[in-house]
Amino acid sequence: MKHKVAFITGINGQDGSYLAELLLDKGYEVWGILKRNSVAENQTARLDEGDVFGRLKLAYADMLDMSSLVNVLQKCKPDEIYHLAAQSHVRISFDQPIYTTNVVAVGTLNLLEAIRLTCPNAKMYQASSSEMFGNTTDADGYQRETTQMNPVSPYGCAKVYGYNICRNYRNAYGMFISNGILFNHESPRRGTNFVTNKVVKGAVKIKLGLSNELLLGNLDASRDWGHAKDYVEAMWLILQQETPDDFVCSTNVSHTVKDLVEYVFGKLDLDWKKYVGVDQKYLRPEELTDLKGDSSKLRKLGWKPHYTFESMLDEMINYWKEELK
Ligand code: NAP
Ligand code: G4F
Repeated sequence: MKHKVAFITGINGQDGSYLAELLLDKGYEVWGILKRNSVAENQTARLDEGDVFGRLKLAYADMLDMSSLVNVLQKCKPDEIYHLAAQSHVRISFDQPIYTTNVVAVGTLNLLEAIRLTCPNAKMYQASSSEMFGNTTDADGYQRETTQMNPVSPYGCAKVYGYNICRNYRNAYGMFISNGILFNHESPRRGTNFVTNKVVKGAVKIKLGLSNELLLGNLDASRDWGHAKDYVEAMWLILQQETPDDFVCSTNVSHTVKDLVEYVFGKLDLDWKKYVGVDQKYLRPEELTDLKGDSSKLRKLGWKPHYTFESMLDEMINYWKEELK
């Protein structure tokens, strides 16, 4: 039987690297695009970590360069497309609003047009985000597929455009395009300027005597944090359905940044109050204070998370202990 072909944008990102491993394990031929970096190793760092680099078909392309997307799609003729590339840091999207919008919003449109012209029958997964909801919740305090979207960052606004233009192409052209509305998900491969990995790495450094302070932003914000490995399973499952649709993916449990700090420092037998301070530069001009998802619709397809908040952080702590010792 012919193996399926998958194409991943953002393959060297946290999610892209885990997804590539998952799809290779399932027997897919996996293609991905790399964004050029002057340090060549940075382009494939996470693919080297998972030891899959040699099993992938990689090409240089950029979400801002539609011709590069057309070129690679013509070569790989994908059955499934996972669109994960983004400038994905919310606070940095306030520093670089136009770049973020170009990559996240216009970049998605570039990909849709490239698919429509070269492989309109391929299935596409769009990496939508809980950041799209902003501070709106339903009356029960949860966010779900039907919750109104009121984004509070340039990144969130651009993701709403991506979500809507995907639905538009689905309805207008009958293309198979599904949105996964994913809540925060983390892992040892998370960028160390996102709060979970920043806290874990910072606390382990303090434990090892390599640092004596950790400066953060808003400690009262809460997030629904899951593990990236569980969430890439959801991406795959969403594309195995007969019809395209939109799904929230979340653990349905939320914790504050302070809970996160207390847990990680506590695990390392450290009193966090002695080391953690607040630096205004990590606050956002407009903050999204609370996220808590309701993933009932996705769970009806058979998905559920395997990691808890605690087991995910334990894995990250062990990773940094090993890495920094
Ligand atoms: P990530 O680690 O930041 O990875 C993003 C990837 O996109 C990187 O490989 C990056 O390349 C690539 N990229 C950035 N700009 C590009 C461009 N102009 N052209 C081509 N590639 C480009 O993000 P992630 O955590 O894996 O998230 C994956 C997707 O899910 C993103 O779209 C994100 O917005 C969305 N999302 C994430 C979460 C979460 O909690 N992680 C939740 C909801 C939605 P380099 O490797 O060269 O930097
Ligand atoms: O880890 P964060 O930077 O993630 P954020 O902003 O929630 O965005 C992530 O999740 C989204 C899904 O909802 C994705 F779409 C997006 O791509 C990204 O993956 O911040 C989490 C919370 C925020 O409330 C932030 O204000 O932690 C707070 N925080 C407190 N101190 C901090 C810090 N965040 C960062 N990055 N750095 C701090 O020092």
